[in-house]
Amino acid sequence: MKKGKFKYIVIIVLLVIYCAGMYLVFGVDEAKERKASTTLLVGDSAVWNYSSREWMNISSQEMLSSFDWQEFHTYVDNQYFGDYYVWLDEQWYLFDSNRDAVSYQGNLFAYKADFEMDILRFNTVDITDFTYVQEVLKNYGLDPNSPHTLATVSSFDFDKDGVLENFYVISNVFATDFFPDKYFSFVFMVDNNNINVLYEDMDVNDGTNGCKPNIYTVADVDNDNNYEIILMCSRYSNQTPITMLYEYQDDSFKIEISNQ
Ligand SMILES: [Ca+2]
Ligand SMILES: [Ca+2]
Repeated sequence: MKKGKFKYIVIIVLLVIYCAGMYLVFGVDEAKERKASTTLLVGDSAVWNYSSREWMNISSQEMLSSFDWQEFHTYVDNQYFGDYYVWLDEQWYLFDSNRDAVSYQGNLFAYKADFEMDILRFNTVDITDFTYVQEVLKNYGLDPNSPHTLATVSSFDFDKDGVLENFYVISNVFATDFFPDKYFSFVFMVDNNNINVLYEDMDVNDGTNGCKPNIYTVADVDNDNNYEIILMCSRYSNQTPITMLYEYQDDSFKIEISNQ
């Protein structure tokens, strides 16, 4: 074989390998992301639709009732509950294939998608070590030993590196046996001793303002292999909770969509 021709073949082979590599790195991911479309029912407070990489809040009665008698994969308190037909009347009701009502107790999360969603199960316990909580309260100019009405920690491997991250939720809203000048609510992740705040809210307390946060669902809602977090913040009395979807990008949490 002539030297010139050989060189030519090597260049073509290298080009083919390069193109195949680029497709595997970027093309497959893109094709997968483009395909991802889903509708999420987050308790009775939010219905979100995701398609063509855009999130949309569905709130009109007409749009909402279009989901009646559609089948969703349902989860209660982050455990798979079953595939049921849904029907909305102030709250979501579930029905089996015989159209018999199926009752549930707990936090409902339901989805319909063109992919199988990875929904993470996790445990939430009361905080026993307040070191990080005290650090956060101090950072916000609050008494590190402030009494609270809520202090929980949930542990799960959010970034899939084999090590658990801790998600702290601390709040003093709606106190009945003490009356703080300021109310506060914080949700933060501790990973490798680093504190990363998702939710922060503090203001003058009137006893009924602010909201009580909780980590509602952790799931890869857009099928990009990274988990998102749904945070629900319950307000006083029967006001609709504030519901937010967080994505973790470039070392920080960003709200992708909220029901507000
Ligand atoms: Ca981890
Ligand atoms: Ca994701």
